Amino acid sequence: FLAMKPQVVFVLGGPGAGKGTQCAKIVENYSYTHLSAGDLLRAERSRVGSESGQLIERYIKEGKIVPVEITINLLRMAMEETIKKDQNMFRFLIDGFPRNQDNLQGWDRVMEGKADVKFVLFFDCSNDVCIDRCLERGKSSGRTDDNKESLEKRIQTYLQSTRPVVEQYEKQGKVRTIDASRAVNEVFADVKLIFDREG
Ligand code: UP5
Ligand code: MG
Repeated sequence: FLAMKPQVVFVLGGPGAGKGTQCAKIVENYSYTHLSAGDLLRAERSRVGSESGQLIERYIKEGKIVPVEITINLLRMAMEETIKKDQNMFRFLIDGFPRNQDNLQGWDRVMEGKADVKFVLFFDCSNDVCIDRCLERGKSSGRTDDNKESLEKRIQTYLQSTRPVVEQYEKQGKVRTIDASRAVNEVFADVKLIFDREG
């Protein structure tokens, strides 16, 4: 990496909690680049010549978490490209990562000392609201995991694997929790309070 050490905010929350929606609003208002791990994986899945396309599709449909070697490479390359283009763009929202212990270890292995994790933005939302939002979106999203079967698995994975990651960061005082079950603008008002203070 170049002059500035990347400053990272991890954005976590259940499927459909509103991570992507809120990240889009953050980048309109603050000097951050939004990197959605899920979006990067979906792009890699569709890339001609990708060696991991089929594996990624299988994992996403099953609501399972892709081996970290794949995800961390995509994240690292996206960060490097962003900074190479503009040295002032060294602040990143990493959306939907780290989701499990494998992700955490992979991050530490590759990024320890090379990037600072400022805090974890946690969008807290009930499973029912999460499911309703994804099913609604599924009518037009074309996502292969916005259906009842995949969603049950995504929620399971979230509860079993991702919540413990949030709890781990909680113990380090790094989690900023936001009630994400409210309307988009109400949620964003709380997000703003956090970014005005420590973004
Ligand atoms: N919506 C948003 N906010 C709303 C609000 N306040 N009120 C009412 N509606 C609201 O929002 C979801 C839907 O809800 C949208 O229609 C939106 O308009 C509406 P969105 O902002 O897209 O929520 P988000 O939390 O981003 O939901 P997403 O479905 O993207 O979350 P997931 O965490 O499930 O999906 P992601 O893309 O991160 O991961 C997908 C899969 O990729 C994973 O299941 C996994 O298989 C794989 N993956 C990995 O393996 N490793 C990774 O590191 C990341 C992903
Ligand atoms: Mg998303």
